[in-house]
Amino acid sequence: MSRKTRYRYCFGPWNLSEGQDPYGPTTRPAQSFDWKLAALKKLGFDAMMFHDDDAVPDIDTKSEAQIRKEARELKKRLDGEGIVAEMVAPRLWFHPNTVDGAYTSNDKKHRQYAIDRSKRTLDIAHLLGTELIVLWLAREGTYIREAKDGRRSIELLVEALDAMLSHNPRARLAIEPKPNEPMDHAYVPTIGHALALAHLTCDPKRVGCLIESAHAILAGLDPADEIDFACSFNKLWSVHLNDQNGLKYDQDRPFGCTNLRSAFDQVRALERNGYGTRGEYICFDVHPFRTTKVEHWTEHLANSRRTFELVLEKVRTFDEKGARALIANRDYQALDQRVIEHLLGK
Ligand code: GLO
Ligand code: MG
Repeated sequence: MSRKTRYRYCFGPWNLSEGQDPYGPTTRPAQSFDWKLAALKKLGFDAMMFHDDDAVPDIDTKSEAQIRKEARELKKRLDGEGIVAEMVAPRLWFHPNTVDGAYTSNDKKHRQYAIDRSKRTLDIAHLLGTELIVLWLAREGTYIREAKDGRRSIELLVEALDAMLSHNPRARLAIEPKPNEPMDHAYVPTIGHALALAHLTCDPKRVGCLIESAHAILAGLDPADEIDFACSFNKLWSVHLNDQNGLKYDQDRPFGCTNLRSAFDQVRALERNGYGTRGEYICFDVHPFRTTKVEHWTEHLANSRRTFELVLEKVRTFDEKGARALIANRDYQALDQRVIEHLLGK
């Protein structure tokens, strides 16, 4: 177990969201990118994650040259602030061309749009000093099973991944699985699916994954087991730590707020796998509650980090030797209680 990892923290501009939900409008006024970057600095975070159009707004209306110019300007800006760009993700779920999915759309022109836009994302990432691309395959799935050919969809996903891998031979693609929402069923719902898909591509070494706690829970899986599984393949290149109360809409709650024991198990799994020692960041994909007032707008991020650090302390002070003795005696009853009491400070 690596005991001395100094974790570095990250979030994205979308994590300072305005409170809109399907049933009502925003509850906080929109803020500029500058305001969000200043908030990130003030909170003492190290890095920011980006969608392609967080980095270059209105990306679809701009020329390649303009996109590159703006990416270079942003890089200068980030350097000036001492902030790293952790990754860039193509936002393939807003544009009309992605209504029926992006890489797996039934319309060839729309599939091409998705690939072209993804290549731009890779270019932006490179200019921002990162080769890590996150692929949350938001609309790659179906609302009704008969609408798409599942086997063909996998071929199309592989074609898209191959196009990206060839576009930049240094790019690394981290697939962020999620089983549902916005789709009824997504084609890549779990880490197992993501890593299996990697093996169909032209360069499996450069296709890995990102685990989001809430997405694993929505798939009925334990996020800590997903972490151990991905790390067994050396494929955990980023995490979106957060929390989720049961099987409902994706809640993106503060890390540890619903299930502290699961938070403990996730941090323990990260620690035992040396996560963070190869340049990986602890990213929080969390949102403020809709009720959050403007003056409390960044607290879900500060709280997630604080909880992570407090849970880390619990992981590092857990009596591992005592636990091993209980395991050797198959006394899981006592082990169970020991974990509970440790978390309760006894
Ligand atoms: C939604 C995802 C989303 C992604 C982000 C980066 O459920 O978690 O927030 O992480 O768009 O691609
Ligand atoms: Mg996420």
